[in-house]
Parts: sequence; C-alpha cells; structure tokens
Amino acid sequence: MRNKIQLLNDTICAICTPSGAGSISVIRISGSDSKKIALKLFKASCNSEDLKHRMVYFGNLVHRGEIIDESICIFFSSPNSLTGQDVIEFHTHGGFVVPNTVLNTIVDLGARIAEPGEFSYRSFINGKIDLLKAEAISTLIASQSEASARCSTKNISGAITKKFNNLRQLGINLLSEIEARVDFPEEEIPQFDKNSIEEEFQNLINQSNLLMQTYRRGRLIIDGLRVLILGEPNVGKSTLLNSIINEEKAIVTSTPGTTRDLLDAQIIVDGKKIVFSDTAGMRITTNEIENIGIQKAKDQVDYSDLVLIVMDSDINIKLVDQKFDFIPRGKKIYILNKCDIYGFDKKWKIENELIEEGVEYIKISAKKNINVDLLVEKLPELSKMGDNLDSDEALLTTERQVRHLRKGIMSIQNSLKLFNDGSPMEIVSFEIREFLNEIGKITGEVSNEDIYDALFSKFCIGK
Ligand SMILES: Nc1nc2c(ncn2[C@@H]2O[C@H](COP(=O)(O)OP(=O)(O)OP(=O)(O)O)[C@@H](O)[C@H]2O)c(=O)[nH]1
Ligand SMILES: [Mg+2]
Repeated sequence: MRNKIQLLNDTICAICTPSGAGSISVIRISGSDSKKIALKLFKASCNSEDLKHRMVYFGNLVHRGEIIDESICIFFSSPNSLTGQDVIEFHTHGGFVVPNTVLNTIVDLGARIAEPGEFSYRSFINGKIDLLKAEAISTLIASQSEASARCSTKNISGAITKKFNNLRQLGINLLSEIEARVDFPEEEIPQFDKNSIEEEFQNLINQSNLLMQTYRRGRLIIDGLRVLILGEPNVGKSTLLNSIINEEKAIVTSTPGTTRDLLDAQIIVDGKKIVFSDTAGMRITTNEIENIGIQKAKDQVDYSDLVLIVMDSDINIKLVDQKFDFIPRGKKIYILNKCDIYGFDKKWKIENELIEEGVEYIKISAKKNINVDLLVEKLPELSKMGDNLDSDEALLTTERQVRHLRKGIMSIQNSLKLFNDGSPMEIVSFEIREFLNEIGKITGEVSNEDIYDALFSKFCIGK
C-alpha cells in the first residue's frame, strides 16, 4: 500500500460485491477521473448530459457501441463521498461475466484496479474515518457471530474513539499543567498543588488501565472463545469434538493414538463464537509424528481460554495434575467421559477431590451425546469472561491498540515517577508527550505507514 500513497490522485476501481451468482453487483470508482470515465460508459435513460451529486440514474453501460448491461449509476461528488474523492457506483446485474466486463472496460478507460482496502485507506487519508473505525469495519466484515458484529458496530459508531479522545484530553490537561512550569528557572517555578497534579496522573493511569482491561472481552467477542480438548489417548476427545459440532469431522477409532494433528471446529452459541481444538492424546511414545502432534497440543495451551481435560477412568487427581501441570489452574475443566458405561449415578473418587480443590468438572457421555450441550452452554460462564459478553460498552479489539496503549501507560507511569522524584519538568513533560504520541498512533493522528500497510491490506478488494 505504501508505494501507492503518492498515487492518491489516480483513479481506482473494484467490484465491491462477492463474486459468484447474485442478483446485483456493485462496481465502485474513486478518483478525479471517476465522472469522466462514467460519462463515457454510462448512457442514462433520461437525457442527462451530466451526473448530479447523490442522484440515482438508470441507463445502459455501453462500450464500443455495444450494451454491456443495464445499470444504476450514482455519483458522489468530492468531498462528500466515501473516500472524500469523486466516487461513482454502478449497480449492474450480478454473476461473473457482467461485473468483470464492466471492470475491465473501466480500466480501459483509464482507471486502475484497487488494492485490498484502498478505498478505506483513501477514506482515512482524507479524514473520513479514523484508524479505530477502519479496524471496526474490518472486524465487522469478518464477523461470524452476532456478538462480534454488535461490538464492531458499536466501535464504528465512534464509541471507542471517544474513549481514546477522553484519555488524550486528560493527557493534554496534564501536559499544560506541567508545561506551564517548563520555562521557569528552577528556583522561580510558581507554587502548585503537587497533590492535585498527582491525582490527575493517577486518574489518567486508572482510566487507561480500565480501557486496557476491556481487551480480554473484546478479543473474546471478536475471535471467539478458544477451547482446547486434551487428555490421554482413547479417552474420547475426538468423539467429544464430533458430538459438539454434530458432525463426524474427526476420525474416531478404538485404537489409542488415532488423532495426530490439531483439528479446529467452531460453533455459535447464543450469538457467541466458540472454537474447539481436538488434539493428539498425551502419552510417552517413540513415534515421531505422534510426538510432534503432542507438542503442538501443548503449545496450544497459551492460546486457549479454556482447556478441557478429558478422562475415561477414575484416576487419582495427583497423577492427573502431574501430567497436566503445564496448564494454568484457572483454565482447566475436567471432563469425566464414558459415563454411559459407568453410570451417571456412580460417584468417581476423583469427584470428591475436584470438589475439595474447587475445580470445575462435568460428567458426560460424548458417544451418546449426554450432557454435551450442558457443557457447551456452561463454557462462556466458566471462562469467567462470559458475564459481560453482551455488554454494549466500547472494547479494545486488536493487538495493535493494546500495544500502543501499553507503551502509553508505561510512559505516563514514568512521567509520574519523574514528577515525584522532582526531575526537571522538561523530562516529565517529554514522557506525557510520548503518551499522547501513542494515543495518536492508535487513532491514526500520528502517522505510521507500517501500520497502514498491515491494517488496510487485510481488507478485501473493493473495501
Ligand atoms: N462407551 C463410550 N465410548 C466412547 C465414548 N467416547 C468415546 N468412546 C469410544 O472411545 C474410543 C476412542 O474414542 P476417540 O474419540 O477416538 O478417543 P480420542 O481421545 O480422540 O483418542 P486419540 O485420538 O487416540 O487420542 C472410540 O471407540 C469411541 O467410540 C463415550 O462417551 N462412551
Ligand atoms: Mg482423537
């Protein structure tokens, strides 16, 4: 994308709707030649010589004397358009041939095919959207659950931008308090209420931390709850995965060591996404392929919100804990499987131990699909992140936002320390400026071309 920055004034075009059979296709053009190109191609049914801003015209797309298709044409005049430039939209019939013929003709008439996300990039550069809104549009398009779409829509409406603007304002207030004292020689610095400035620092740190804490929920809503299924071979992990998704996706056999690789499957429960990973059974083996699978399963623990430890016999809890000691306690849920064989009423010895230790467990039969729904329904709540999943508040949703906010918080904490140590005001204010700089990078006010590349190239073509 970066090498296109200088080319912001050329005219770009793309098909904005998904390819394949469909009733309508939208082809968009943006740039100074949009109207000129449209007038060469589009012949309105009414005798219109010109295209007026935001008026809808019906007519034919004609090239070299041949009608390509009937079309609706809308013109958005700069700066009141999606990108801030002159924009044309053709709504043609859908499918593959018509939209692509129109697109190729537009290219013949002088436009260039847009890079992924290039329309949004132009919107951003022309001040139509900030980076937070661009990110929210990206997560909305990729949303697979209602919760994710709701969270993205909230952020598109500017709720998250407001939160960062609030932090910036607090930072600016603090900076002006400090900078008012920068130009004075040390012995002449006017009296000031040290406590109240300290309070302002603390308030800014607290507000920033509160916003930071929203990321866990934001990530969960956007990416989904990640649940890893672990256990010894043959305990019924793959059967459980199949039972959850109601599909024979994983291979199930009575031979221990059947599953070798990670296998993901996702479901939506109450509008929330949950992604399950089936894994190779944990055992000591000399089989190289199986060992790779076991290592992959272990590596996955860090990326999971919950780990289901499946067992099919009444093992001593100490042995289980030893075997799975690499899993943080808060992530573990014990699954006592094959209860159809043992009977649901029979109490396993391990149950008392689990109750004593306050560890969650559930008795199921993966094969007979008993209590599997109950388990799935409990997961958002058991992840301890379920409570506020439906919350309407603005949440941080990307690593990028977290990275800059974390740096900003470190700067402001440094600044407070320097202030308390009686360091020169220039140094104290430098750190506050660093904080503001990081906030600016989050919203896009401080330019950072690498971020633009990474962010906008994730968009689909035509967006
Ligand atoms: N009776 C009964 N059998 C089950 C249950 N769950 C799984 N099984 C059986 O246990 C055997 C192993 O099941 P899998 O799902 O392949 O076990 P796994 O844990 O994935 O095994 P690996 O991939 O080898 O690690 C199969 O014969 C399943 O039919 C259950 O709830 N009840
Ligand atoms: Mg398996």
